[in-house]
Order: sequence, then C-alpha cells, then structure tokens
Amino acid sequence: MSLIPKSHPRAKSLLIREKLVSGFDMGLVAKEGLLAQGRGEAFDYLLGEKTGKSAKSAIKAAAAQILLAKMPVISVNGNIAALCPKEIVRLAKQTGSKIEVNLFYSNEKRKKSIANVLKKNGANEILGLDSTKKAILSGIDSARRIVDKNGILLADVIVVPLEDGDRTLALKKAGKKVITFDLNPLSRTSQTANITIVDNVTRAMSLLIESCKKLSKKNKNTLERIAREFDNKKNLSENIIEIKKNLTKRSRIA
Ligand code: PTJ
Repeated sequence: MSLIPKSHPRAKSLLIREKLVSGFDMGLVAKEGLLAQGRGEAFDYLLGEKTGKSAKSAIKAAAAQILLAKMPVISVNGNIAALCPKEIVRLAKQTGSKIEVNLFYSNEKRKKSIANVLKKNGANEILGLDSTKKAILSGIDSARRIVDKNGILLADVIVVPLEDGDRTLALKKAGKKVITFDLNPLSRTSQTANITIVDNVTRAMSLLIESCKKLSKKNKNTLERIAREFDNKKNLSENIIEIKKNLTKRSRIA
C-alpha cells in the first residue's frame, strides 16, 4: 500500500518513484536505474512535470515514423519495464512492433524477470533472451551491443527509452532511425536520436499510443510529410526554451 497521501502536491511524481522502487524490489531494475530515475526527476521538475508543446510535436513525429517502419522494435531496459509494462505491450500491438530486452547492466536473471512482467501484461514474443540468436552491433562498448539477430539487428526503426549512451549513434550508423524518451534534452542519446521525446515516459507513452491510433488512419504520404518536417535539433532547442520560461515563471512566484 502506498504511503503517499493523494493530496500531496507532488503525489504523481512520488508515485512514479514508488513504481520504480517496487520494480527494483521485483528484480527488474538495476541499482543504477534508481539513480537514473533521480536524474529524470530533476529534469521533470524543471519541465513543470507536464507534457510541453515540443514533446507533443515529437510524439506526433514518432508515431508517424513508427507507422512508416517495415520492422519497428521497442528496446526494453529495467527502468521502462518497471514504469510502463502495459504501455510497451499496447504500443507493440498497436503498431506491429517487436519487443526486445536489451540491458546496459546485463544480467540473465533480470532479463527473465523483465520478460515475465511483459508476458503478464500480454506480450506474446520477447526477443533478446535466446543466446543462440545473439548478434553484435558494432560501435558500442557496453553490453548493449549484444542484440537479437531477429530483432534490433534487422529493425529499421527502434524505440530506445531512458538511456544515455553511445548506442543511438551506433544504431544510426547502422542505418536505423532512433526514437527516444528522455527527460534530459542534453543527454547523448537525446542529442543523437532522430526523434527525442523530452517528457516523462509515464506521461508520453500513452500519448504516443493515442497518436499511433489516430495517425494509423492517415495515408503514407501524410505520414512521410509529418516525419520529414520534424527537426530534432530545433525541437530540442524549443524544449530548452520551454524549460527556461518555466523557470522564469517559477522564480517570479518564489
Ligand atoms: O536496465 P539497464 O541495465 O539497461 O540500465 C538502465 C539505465 C537506465 C540505468 C541505463 O540504461 C542508463 O542509461 O541510465 P542513465 O545514463 O542515467 O540515463 C537515463 C536517462 O533517462 C537520463 O537522461 C534520465 O534523464 C532519463 N530518464 C530517467 N527517468 C525517466 C527519464 N526520461 C523519461 N522518463 C523517465 N521516467
């Protein structure tokens, strides 16, 4: 039972923290994932803990890009598995995406626990578990280089939520389009992805699913135009302006 009073002014944010801690207790999240949550919380605070205009445009572009993909894959780490297991499965079903477990702090037991949670939430097939299907993605130093030869290796569009590292650049060099969720607009992943959704994944995932549902009725030309017109660098700058405006407003109140 949660100890957080519903009336607490930051109840939503504290409940997200609780979800991650219980994901850690269930063996889904790495210890370091708790620190990653703290980094995210700091940026969410600066954003005013709400989905901004620039995040909404990134979500629309991401939906178009996923719908245009021949083989989209959602890459799952411990943090996203703890925060959004239901939404990962819903997004995969809505868009025909595959789901692959890919960890920075690689650990077979944790991989299995993550796969079990996804299965409990309705996933049929989970890639990244079968050691006979391993392939290596070049240009990555960490365990994230180990991918599934029927998943990330073949994918044309990959969703890589909640990570800061060298994988996005390596995926792009391999000719793939990368979509990320990251509250930090300055992280390496944010700066190198094709589409960065600067928002808390717990808010943005459902919005992305809704957007995919809506855009699935549009034709290919419209989707291509939405994806083509999106400029990630420009969107990240707009996001930083939103943060600055928010800070100015708050410091006036203080
Ligand atoms: O489960 P593993 O072994 O793969 O490890 C996962 C972590 C998250 C530890 C690892 O992949 C990692 O890269 O952690 P970092 O370097 O701290 O990067 C995490 C990024 O996610 C940071 O830029 C945070 O700002 C961001 N972040 C954290 N929580 C959220 C978030 N972005 C959106 N929504 C969140 N809830």
